[in-house]
Amino acid sequence: MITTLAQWLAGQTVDPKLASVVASMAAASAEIAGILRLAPIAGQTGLAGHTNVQGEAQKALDVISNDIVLNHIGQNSEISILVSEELDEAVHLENQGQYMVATDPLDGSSNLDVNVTVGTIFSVLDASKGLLQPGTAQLAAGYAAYGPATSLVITFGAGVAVFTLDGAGQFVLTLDKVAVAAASSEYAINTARERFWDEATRSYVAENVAGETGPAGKRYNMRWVGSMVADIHRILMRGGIFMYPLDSETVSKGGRLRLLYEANPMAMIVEAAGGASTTGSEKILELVPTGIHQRVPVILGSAEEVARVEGWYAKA
Ligand code: AHM
Ligand code: MG
Repeated sequence: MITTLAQWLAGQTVDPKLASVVASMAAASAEIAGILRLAPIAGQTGLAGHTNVQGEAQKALDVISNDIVLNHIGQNSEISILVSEELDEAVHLENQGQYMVATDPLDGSSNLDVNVTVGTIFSVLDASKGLLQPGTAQLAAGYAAYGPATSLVITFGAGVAVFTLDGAGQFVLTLDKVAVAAASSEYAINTARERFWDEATRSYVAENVAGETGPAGKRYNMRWVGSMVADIHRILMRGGIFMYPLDSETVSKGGRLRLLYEANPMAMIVEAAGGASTTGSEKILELVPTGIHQRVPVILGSAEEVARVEGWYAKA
């Protein structure tokens, strides 16, 4: 017997209004998946200012995705605020709903033109508590990964469930109670940035590269999709660590990835699945944001690997 997302949501011990917010993001994701699947035929590329074969100006797919999210969210009276990577300011909707959504509607869009997995990431918070809440205040988090299959991953804090989009546009439960392996021998970091790395990152990666001949005592493999959603989904499914640490080039901005709609929801999901997350020296989920588009260092995944990185930061 299959379990649809709607059936699964109805069985959760959460406020049905909160469940409806997640359902709205799921509906937006299903629509985005449909657009992405046919985008090359429609002449839509990831690039802004592109003109299609009919000579019509095309909106970039991340703008289209943002419009889709805005449309679905605007139709849900439980949501009053939207924070999006695509919008400079928070949008205060006409609805007086209790919830706020922070989202990156289309993450990893540089991968679009090569048909590599991209995703939508979202976080749900209590709108009455203001825009700048720590990740511990998140009520739900999720992402959609648009890959060979469209996967939707959801947590309300306890447990993580994975749904797959079927041919009729419905999400079906395909994995419940996901657990991130505590140990792993796979790491994800953009190694082209090595010259900017700090000592802790350098030391951790050097141990992994040394493999069974070094102190780690086992051989490692490296994977970097360059789409956070794809890299995190791999880690959720088979363990590993994802790192976008603070480095000498990103230090002035605070990091590369965004706290509200990239780091926090992913940290909540990974921790709900038994993994760990850190900036290196602080807990991502405890950071009090100073701005809606704030950037932070992100290190998350298998608990033992994250602990090794934290060990190097503690020595620094
Ligand atoms: P984006 O929000 O502009 O798409 O940037 C975020 C992406 C993440 O998905 C990915 O982990 C990272 O940027 C890749 O960075 P890099 O270009 O250094 O490989
Ligand atoms: Mg992004």
